[in-house]
Amino acid sequence: MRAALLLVVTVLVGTVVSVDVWWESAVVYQIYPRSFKDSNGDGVGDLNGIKEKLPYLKDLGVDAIWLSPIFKSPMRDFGYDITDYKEISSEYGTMADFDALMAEAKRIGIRVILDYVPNHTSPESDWFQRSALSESKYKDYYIWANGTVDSTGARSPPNNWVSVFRKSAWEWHPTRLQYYLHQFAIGQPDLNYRNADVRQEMKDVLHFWLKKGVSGFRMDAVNFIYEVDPAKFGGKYPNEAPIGSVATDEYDSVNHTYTKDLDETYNVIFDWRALLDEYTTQHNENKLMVTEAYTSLPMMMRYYGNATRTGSVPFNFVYLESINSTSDANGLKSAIDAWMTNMPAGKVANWVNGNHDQKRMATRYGEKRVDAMNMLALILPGLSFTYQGEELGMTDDMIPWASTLDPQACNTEDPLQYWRVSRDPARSPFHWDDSVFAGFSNGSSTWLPVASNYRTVNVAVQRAMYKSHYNFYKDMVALKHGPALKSGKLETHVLGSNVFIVTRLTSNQKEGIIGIINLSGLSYQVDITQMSGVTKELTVVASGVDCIVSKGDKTAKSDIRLSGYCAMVLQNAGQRLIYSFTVYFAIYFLYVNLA
Ligand SMILES: *[C@@H]1O[C@H](CO)[C@@H](O)[C@H](O)[C@H]1NC(C)=O
Ligand SMILES: *[C@@H]1O[C@H](CO)[C@@H](O)[C@H](O)[C@H]1NC(C)=O
Ligand SMILES: *[C@@H]1O[C@H](CO)[C@@H](O)[C@H](O)[C@H]1NC(C)=O
Ligand SMILES: *[C@@H]1O[C@H](CO)[C@@H](O)[C@H](O)[C@H]1NC(C)=O
Ligand SMILES: *[C@@H]1O[C@H](CO)[C@@H](O)[C@H](O)[C@H]1NC(C)=O
Ligand SMILES: *[C@@H]1O[C@H](CO)[C@@H](O)[C@H](O)[C@H]1NC(C)=O
Ligand SMILES: CC(=O)N[C@H]1CO[C@H](CO)[C@@H](O)[C@@H]1O
Repeated sequence: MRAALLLVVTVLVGTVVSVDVWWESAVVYQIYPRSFKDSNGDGVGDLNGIKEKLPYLKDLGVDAIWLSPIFKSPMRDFGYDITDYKEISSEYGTMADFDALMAEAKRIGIRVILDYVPNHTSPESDWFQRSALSESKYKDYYIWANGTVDSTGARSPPNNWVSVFRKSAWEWHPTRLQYYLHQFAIGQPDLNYRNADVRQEMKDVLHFWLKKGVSGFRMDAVNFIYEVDPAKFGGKYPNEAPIGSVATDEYDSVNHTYTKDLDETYNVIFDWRALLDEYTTQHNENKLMVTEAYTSLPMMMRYYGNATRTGSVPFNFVYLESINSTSDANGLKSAIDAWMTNMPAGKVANWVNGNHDQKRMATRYGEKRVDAMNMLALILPGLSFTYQGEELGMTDDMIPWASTLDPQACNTEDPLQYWRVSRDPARSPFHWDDSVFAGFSNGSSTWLPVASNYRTVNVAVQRAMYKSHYNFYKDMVALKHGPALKSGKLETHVLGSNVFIVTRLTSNQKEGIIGIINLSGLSYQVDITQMSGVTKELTVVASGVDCIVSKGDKTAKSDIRLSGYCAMVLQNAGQRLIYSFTVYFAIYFLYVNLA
């Protein structure tokens, strides 16, 4: 009876405790589906291509893949302009292909995260078409406003709001005879979140994909969801304050107090988090929710939630934006500390080196820092995000004006300056091998040109090398799944301006991990004798391409040979305790026998 009761209690407790918050120390790999793998030779990546490459991702060791948008779209902004949130873009495949990808990912143990683009739809969406016709249910699904007409009859937009892609954020609609708001491209009308039906529709989208078994969402540009309530301004949308020093058409020419970071945003985010939590028990996994908001640090931290509402994980763009190719050890430390000290207690940190909107990591930080930056993203506690190609140190190549497709670049209308804002180079096809089109496609052309260094920077070449960015990355991922990087205490140390050390020590000393980076090109000897919790002898467990030591080498705490640009990871020696036990036992044995 008692045993039975105990069993029941154990099972119950076990069930409650076993819900897997898998993402607390996970590696999430961002796939840009257009450029990952083309399975049908049309020059555009697709879902079957991703499915074909799942074994690569499994071997790399990542826990989850986040797919940039795969939904039906006219692709004016390459999928961030959605026509139907519940349909797959025909360029990428069918719903059956998606289901097959999900099934295979589940079978081999890789979770799937989808991109959720809540701020706007494509003007081709059914909602927008109906809204333009003022159909009663849909009339207020978008932000519509009258413009002004001057004495000459010339029409101008309702106010001075500027699009992120430059110029007025308002576009005249010839049927509705009103302007609609688009904070991004003209082909991206903003949804009106003050409309309860819109909020419900967007929740239905989350339910739809959760029922298909996805493990969470990356939520796009959430800080743009709300605009100021015109009811507070006599039914009009007020001008934003001009910032005199910036040219009129530029996004930064006005202060976005009425279109960005509004308080209402947080409630929607918390409501979505609660919706995801409805699936925790049923799917026996806690869903990941990560939000994209390029904003100030305090505004980012608010996304984590508070005592009454659970929030999301805000992407760590403070880290991404404050580090550059000349940052020294102090610069790295302060970028890390900024997040760790401002993050609310008990929350999960995250580390972002790049994404489809940024220059590639190797280009931004310098090719010599690829191992260092991959090491940091993976050795620090919490979630690590990898944008496809970072594991190889892929770089940005020049893409000529004639081949440029990114609306952000095309909108400059400037064949000399477009490259400053073009996101195309970071979106070029992934390099699988040194064959035509880098093994990305067997067709006759690719949607964006393949970068010219693909013959030397590719998966096949780096896999075959004893030391490569790929092999170092893979070793780091394996370490991340070990006890020290899951729960070891984080400490960072600056040795001079060029040497940066991260320790993750646990109560079980032999698990302790020490990461060391030399940011300069000169080689040098490091002595960390004074560091407590680090054993006298250490084993190299990951070694970057510029290190003279290799995996498996032993090194003394007092004499670590760090070559220029080397990023290496050491583990505390484990044998000491066993040795002392053996010696103790031998002495005891002798003593007992002699006595
Ligand atoms: C490209 O690969 C696909 C899928 O394997 C195949 O069906 C197609 O025939 C190939 N095309 C060419 C031009 O080799
Ligand atoms: C917009 O213009 C239309 C037509 O002139 C007018 O009926 C309507 O009241 C105006 N709406 C607002 C909010 O001013
Ligand atoms: C924008 O407005 C906010 C709130 O009024 C103010 O704190 C901030 O300094 C302004 N920024 C600029 C660049 O003028
Ligand atoms: C938490 O955030 C919500 C939504 O912004 C807010 O309504 C609530 O007052 C906050 N609670 C606390 C304890 O700060
Ligand atoms: C690079 O980052 C460091 C801080 O890490 C900063 O001091 C420096 O000004 C930055 N340099 C550039 C060119 O932005
Ligand atoms: C790495 O860079 C420093 C700075 O130049 C150089 O002096 C040193 O020799 C190298 N350091 C280490 C620790 O390897
Ligand atoms: C809020 C949002 O969806 N942000 C996205 C808004 O749209 C632009 C254009 O697609 C994207 O670039 C943003 O990421």
